[in-house]
Amino acid sequence: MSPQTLTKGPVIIITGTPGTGKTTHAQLLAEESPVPLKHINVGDWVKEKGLYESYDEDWQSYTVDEDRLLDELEPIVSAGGVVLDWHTCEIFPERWADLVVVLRCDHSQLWERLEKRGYPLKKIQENNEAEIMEVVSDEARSSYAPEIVVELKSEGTEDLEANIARILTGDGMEIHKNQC
Ligand code: DAT
Repeated sequence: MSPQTLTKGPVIIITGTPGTGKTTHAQLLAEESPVPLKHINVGDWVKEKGLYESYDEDWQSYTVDEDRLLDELEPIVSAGGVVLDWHTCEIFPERWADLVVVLRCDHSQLWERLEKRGYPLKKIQENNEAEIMEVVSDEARSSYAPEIVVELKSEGTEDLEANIARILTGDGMEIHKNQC
């Protein structure tokens, strides 16, 4: 970790298949962190700021304008003290991240969460398969140094609390060198 990162607050990416608990974790982390952390729900940002090229009704999903998204995020991330919450992480430059948390969830529980969210069946199936195939986990591991990537189970509130405590104390993580 560079000396600069130590003074400006960490940049934490929370990623995982939709429904694994990214937003729930990111909100709690921002609330409980002793250093200010700005939570950015990237999916909501894309919608609010119109950072997309198109919207697919059938899949209820946006094709993101990645260049514009990165341009918008760059100054915020450069200032530090940010939690980026998104289902993908490979588009973010490697230099941005101090810690990449990949949330994992049992696929039948994930199915129920996505059903409750009202996703179309094919979207539930696609996400369920992605979780089983470890798509986001592989993506995180191929995009960032292994020592900053951590995979955490997110199946119950006890996991949520333990995960936040672990991120904040940096137990077994490179991030403990930071101010989080
Ligand atoms: P994501 O942001 O990854 O799409 P979310 O934070 O919106 O996921 O969570 C989806 C639903 O699952 C929501 O109703 C909260 C619940 N949930 C997520 N993680 C959980 C956990 N560790 N324990 C209990 N419920 C959880």
